[in-house]
Amino acid sequence: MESWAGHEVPGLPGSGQPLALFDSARRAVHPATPAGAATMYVCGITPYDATHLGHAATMITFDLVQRVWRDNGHPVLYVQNVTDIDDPLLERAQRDGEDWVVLAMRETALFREDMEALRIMPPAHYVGAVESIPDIAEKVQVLLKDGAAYRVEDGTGDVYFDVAAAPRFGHESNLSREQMLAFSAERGGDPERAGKRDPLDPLLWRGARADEPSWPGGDLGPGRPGWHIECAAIALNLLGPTIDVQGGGNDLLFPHHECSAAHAERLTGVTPFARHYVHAGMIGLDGEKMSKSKGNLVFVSRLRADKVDSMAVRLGLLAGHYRSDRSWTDAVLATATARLGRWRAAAAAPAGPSAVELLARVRGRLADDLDTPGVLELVDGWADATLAGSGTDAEAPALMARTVDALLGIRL
Ligand code: 5CA
Ligand code: ZN
Repeated sequence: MESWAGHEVPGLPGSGQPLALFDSARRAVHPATPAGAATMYVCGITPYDATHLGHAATMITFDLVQRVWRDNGHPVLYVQNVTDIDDPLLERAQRDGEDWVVLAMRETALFREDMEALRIMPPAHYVGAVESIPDIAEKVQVLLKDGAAYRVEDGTGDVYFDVAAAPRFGHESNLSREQMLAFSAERGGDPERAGKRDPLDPLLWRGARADEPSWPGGDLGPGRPGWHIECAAIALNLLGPTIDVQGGGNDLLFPHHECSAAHAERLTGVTPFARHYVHAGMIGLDGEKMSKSKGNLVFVSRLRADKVDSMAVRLGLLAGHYRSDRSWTDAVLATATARLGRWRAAAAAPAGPSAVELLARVRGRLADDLDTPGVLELVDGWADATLAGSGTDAEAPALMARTVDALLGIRL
């Protein structure tokens, strides 16, 4: 699938600092410093609606990871998926009397535009579930032959993964069985489904239903892929058995990332699937979780249509730490817009205090689990000093602008 257009990232003098990130499996901040090239897989959208600020915040988080790695001299191989076939997409298309393929194409196109506006560096591979079906089906067949998967004996053709075949199951999310069961029911699983060996067993292949699209699955029979095997297969295919970062929002901690890891580790025999499982916090609106049912989603495209500066949107999302669940409010946007104005004025000043130390300190804050609130405070301090007329370094405003462009993705 086509990715989106990138932009030039300015080079910076000196070198960055080694990145440490919070890993959900270890439940600690741990070095994320690959020996050479870095690999990252981020769970992308299910394109049945427009990109909202939660999606944007998660994409910005992993954009920062990529920027810091590149600043440290690592080539980055980044893969993101599009879940362009799944229940929510079919349900929305059915509700609106629309062709599900057209719906997915339209929302994916809008997502690309939003990513460009927010200056998010594109992945090297942007991959759809549909185009990956032959590869996914092949991996499900391997799991079946290997005894790690089974068919439910009710004539549906549905195939499930046997969590008993994954001795490490639970290591990524660190949850109790009760919590796992609750999240499974809440987040796309089917613990109540009859005929499963364990209520937590996740779907690998859904046998064809009369009113649903389906694809040939070889020995599996016609059907469509389950969700977790989609991401495991795409990541294994393009990045190999071990990746540096598996990323997404914290709604994916369980069951999605746990099950993807279980599938991948069973297929390759290699542990861990990801050296870091990194989860971004959920963005809500005015203190309430953003959700379709509440009708309180803030779409990136709506803000763009209202001529809100995308750099202010980005800066507003960076004002909170990536791991914290936080709210979008009018005040967040107003503060970000004012901050962007001050930074732009300071970047246009004839001189300021040296920005060499600012750059070093910004690198230090980002390397420490992406401490963007700390970074914003540092840049604010430099901008305030510059606007107050202190400092005589004529090179400083340009270096400050390059710093926030390259490391934060904020173009002044
Ligand atoms: N297609 C799957 C992942 S394979 C999916 O979760 N799609 S999604 O459209 O629901 O979400 C896309 C990405 O945005 C995921 O990484 C998800 O964890 C993240 N995300 C969804 N809602 C929010 C939110 N409110 N705040 C922050 N991130 C979010
Ligand atoms: Zn995923």
